[in-house]
Amino acid sequence: MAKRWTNDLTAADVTPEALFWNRRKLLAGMAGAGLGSIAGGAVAEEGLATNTWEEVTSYCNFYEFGTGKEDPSYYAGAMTTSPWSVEIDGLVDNPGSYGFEQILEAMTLEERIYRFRCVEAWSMVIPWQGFELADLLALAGVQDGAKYVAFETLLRPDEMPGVRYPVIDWPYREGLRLDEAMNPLTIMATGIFGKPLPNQNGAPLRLVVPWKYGFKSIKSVVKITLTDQEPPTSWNMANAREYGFYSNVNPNVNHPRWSQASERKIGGGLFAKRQPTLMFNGYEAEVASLYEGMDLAKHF
Ligand SMILES: Nc1nc2c(c(=O)[nH]1)N[C@H]1C(S)=C(S)[C@@H](COP(=O)(O)O)O[C@H]1N2
Ligand SMILES: [Mo]
Repeated sequence: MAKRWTNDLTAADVTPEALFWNRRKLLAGMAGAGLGSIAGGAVAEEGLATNTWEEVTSYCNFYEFGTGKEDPSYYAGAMTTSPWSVEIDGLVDNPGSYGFEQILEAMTLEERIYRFRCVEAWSMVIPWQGFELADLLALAGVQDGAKYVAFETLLRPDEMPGVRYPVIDWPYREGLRLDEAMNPLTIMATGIFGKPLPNQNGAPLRLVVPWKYGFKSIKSVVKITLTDQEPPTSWNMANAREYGFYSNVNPNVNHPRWSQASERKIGGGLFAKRQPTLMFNGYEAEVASLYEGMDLAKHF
């Protein structure tokens, strides 16, 4: 499928942790070797360095396996991810069950290095592998009346110890407006760091919407429904005052219980300073037009 978006973060931004910590030393050495302009860009822009495999896979939110950040890395291994299929239904020409292998065969995988910002104000930079959601929706054939896309996560209580607790109304549900879903930034991820997605990060297939707070990026998706109504979403159902349908990263609109103006990048070390949060998580040029004329304090 045609590429509609160019990544502003490149492989050069993927900085191994050792290099990240030694960047000054490295820069000094590179200058003499004439490699300064290549490596320099990557290491000097420290805000764009990716997090480590360890950080991305052991500090997770996947409440089906418990509410602790490390619970998913302990318990998600029990989730059976093969065979896997995604039911696509609602306002589509080709409703049905799409096998994961069948989806992979039809899609072109590419790498996307995205900033990832959680509503609790921590952030990471993650190299995802995946394909544009728009390409999957094209396969299903979106009908004219469709205005929203609803997603559901697997609900399998015997493999998911966390669903015993009514923290949210299971299955985990999320939704996007159709134009948000069709935006080329919106991907279905199948991997991180060039490897298949670990279970704790939402294997085998999860949504990634980089300009929205992390909870919109629903994991281990088994169902996608095209509708003409704004779909109910788990966090909005749990607490509508704190979690809106849109959940765009916005430093000017605070969560009712805390400021959203700054964030802490995971792994920055004990003395790492909080950094200012960017409008739409840094993707303003790509997505601001989707919300023209909307009061973002009201549609948070
Ligand atoms: N099914 C499901 N998807 C989910 C969650 C969850 O609890 N269950 N947590 C969300 C939240 S709050 C965040 S911040 C991200 C975390 O993604 P990561 O663990 O891969 O960093 O997943 C989101 N997707
Ligand atoms: Mo989150």
